Amino acid sequence: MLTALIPGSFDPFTLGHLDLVRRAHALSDRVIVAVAHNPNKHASIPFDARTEAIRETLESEGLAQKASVEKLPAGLLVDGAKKLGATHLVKGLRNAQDLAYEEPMARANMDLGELDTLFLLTDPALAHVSSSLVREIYSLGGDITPYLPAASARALEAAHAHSAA
Ligand code: COD
Repeated sequence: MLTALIPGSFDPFTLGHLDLVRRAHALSDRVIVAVAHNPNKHASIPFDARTEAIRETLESEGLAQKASVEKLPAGLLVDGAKKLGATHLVKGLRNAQDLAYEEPMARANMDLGELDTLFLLTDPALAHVSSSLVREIYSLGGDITPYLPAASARALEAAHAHSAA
């Protein structure tokens, strides 16, 4: 049984992330979206709200039967992935910089735990989309709806309203 683990901060979960989940879903028996929680790093959306928005999105996209959302255990990614029962990792490649960043990590995950990484080339229409770009557009008052599933946009707006209160 092939269980793909897609790790990320997903702060916020974008349409690029959703495309990656959809395509991993078509290639695997099960997909785990593993959300990193770093208590020492300030996230723009709190962990529980980020996780819940992803869950809602998987549900509304009809992916929830095979795809679940989990907290990524602290420590090495390879150990967390194995704890969650993953057989391989799936990552998205938007450009050559992504490959340069991901390649040593994929090799290290092979060294550390013989865990393979499957790379999927990003849909060109979404290749410029990143969580940091969305956060910047939002902080400057721009429209983020072209980049986010509705539940993620609501989570970002709620987090901002809460922090502004
Ligand atoms: N289209 C398709 N895929 C995309 C898009 C897009 N537009 N945007 C992002 N993605 C992909 C990314 O390439 C990535 O694969 C995934 O979606 C998640 O993206 P982010 O930005 O949410 O995730 P990051 O970069 O913050 O990753 C957090 C991790 C914890 C996964 C990362 O830090 C990691 O892998 N750490 C490894 C820790 C470790 O074990 N180190 C030791 C040996 S490697």
